[in-house]
Parts: sequence; C-alpha cells; structure tokens
Amino acid sequence: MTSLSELAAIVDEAARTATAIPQLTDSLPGLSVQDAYAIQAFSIARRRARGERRTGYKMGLTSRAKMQQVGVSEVVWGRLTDAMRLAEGGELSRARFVHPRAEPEIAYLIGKPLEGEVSALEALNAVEAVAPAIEIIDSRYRNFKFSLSDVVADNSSSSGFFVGSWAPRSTDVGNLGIVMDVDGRPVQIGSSAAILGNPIRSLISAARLVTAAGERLEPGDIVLAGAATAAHPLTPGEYVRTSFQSLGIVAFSVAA
Ligand code: 0L1
Ligand code: MG
Repeated sequence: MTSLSELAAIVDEAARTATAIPQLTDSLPGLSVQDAYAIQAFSIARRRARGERRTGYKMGLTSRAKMQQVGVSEVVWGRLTDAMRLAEGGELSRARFVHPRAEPEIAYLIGKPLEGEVSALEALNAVEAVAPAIEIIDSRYRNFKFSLSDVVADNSSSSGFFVGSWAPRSTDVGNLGIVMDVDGRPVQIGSSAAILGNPIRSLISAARLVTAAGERLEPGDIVLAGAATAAHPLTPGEYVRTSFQSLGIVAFSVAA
C-alpha cells in the first residue's frame, strides 16, 4: 500500500516538473479529506526541505459557484511559499505550469497571531494591511479534473500568486467591483462580495481551519481570501490586468 508521504512525493514531483498526473483517487477511491490534508502537509515539507519558506495560506472554493462546481459546502485551504510569489507587473512563464488559470483575490497581511474561533472584529484587528491579488491555480491532475480529496492533496491547486500595493487595514474590501481584462478585453467581472459574502469570513475560516491542523496565522503571513470570479485560463502572449475598485491594479504578462 502506498504511504501518505509517497503520495505527497507524487504530487510534489508533478508540481515541480509541471507534469499532469492521474487523480490519486483513481487508484485510492477511499482517500479521505483528512488524509489528503496530511499529503498536502508532507508535500509542502518537501518544498521546505528544498529551501522554500513559509509565506502564508490560500483559501479556496470560497464562492457558492465554485462549491457547486466541486459539489462541496466547505471551503478548502492550502499553503503558500516564497517560491510561489511572482513579481507584480512581471512575467509568468507558462512552461512552469501544467494548465494555469488566474483568479482575482483579496490578500490580507497578518500583523498579530490569529488562531481558533474568532469574530470578524478579532480577525480585522489581526490584519496589518489588505491588497489586491491574483492567484495562479494549476491543478496537477489531467484535464483539471479532481475530487475534493484530490484537490486538497494537491495544495488546493495553488501554484503562484501576485500581490499589488498594500492598503491600510481600515480599507473596506467587503464589496469592491473587480474587472479582469486580457489585452484590454474584459474576461471576468465580479465583486469581492462573492468571497463568502465578505472576504473577512474567509479569514475567519482560515484561522479556524489552520488551527485545527495544529498551525496558526502568524505575523507576516499572507492569506489569499479566495476567488471573486471564475478563473481565466492563461495563454502565452497575454497581458492580464485586474482592477479592484479603490484598491488598485495587479498585472502580469504570460511568457512561453
Ligand atoms: O482557489 C480556489 O478556489 C481553487 C480551489 C481548488 C479548485 C480549483 O482548482 O478550481
Ligand atoms: Mg483561489
């Protein structure tokens, strides 16, 4: 029988080499979500052993539309490392990914430790700053097809992220208009309210779920709150620019 750390090596190697793999549940249909989080933790430990540093967390499936798409009613989470951060305004190399997609998100910078069950006020008080962001999701599974356990084991599809300029934590990010355009053509339009009604709810969930896994949100962590729109599949040559009402712009080019 394949161990959880051996399964972690499979997803880690797929991410490292940008190679599509079959779903883990094809051969292990009973793989639980709990074991999938253990696989995720083992795979991130492999990255840390290669020198990558902890940078924070990503929340996923935070909109009703995405929950329905995967057939679940609970958000998922993953871990961010410094190697996943891409330079805002810079280039994303398409060749480093299997089938990358971009989605507009709100980023929180944590200023004080945050753990367990917290209120919206407690969560806000732990925030140092907020910023517009884009997450690059890239399922390592063939055809971007997976079950809940598969996607959790695969770091909840997280593979990169861009963060724009930080704004004071007092900035209201509860219902901001967001437009993603590609080469000047709008491809996604939405609102930050699509993130669980208000992205602060996503931060509250992050504190609860991360604590349940024996970790906590630490000062300096970045938390990506989840997508405000559907994700846009990336093609070399594209210039992707996302405007967040009153918060700023995040942009990048897609190289081959
Ligand atoms: O960040 C997300 O909401 C993605 C979570 C995993 C599902 C997907 O890859 O679309
Ligand atoms: Mg996302």
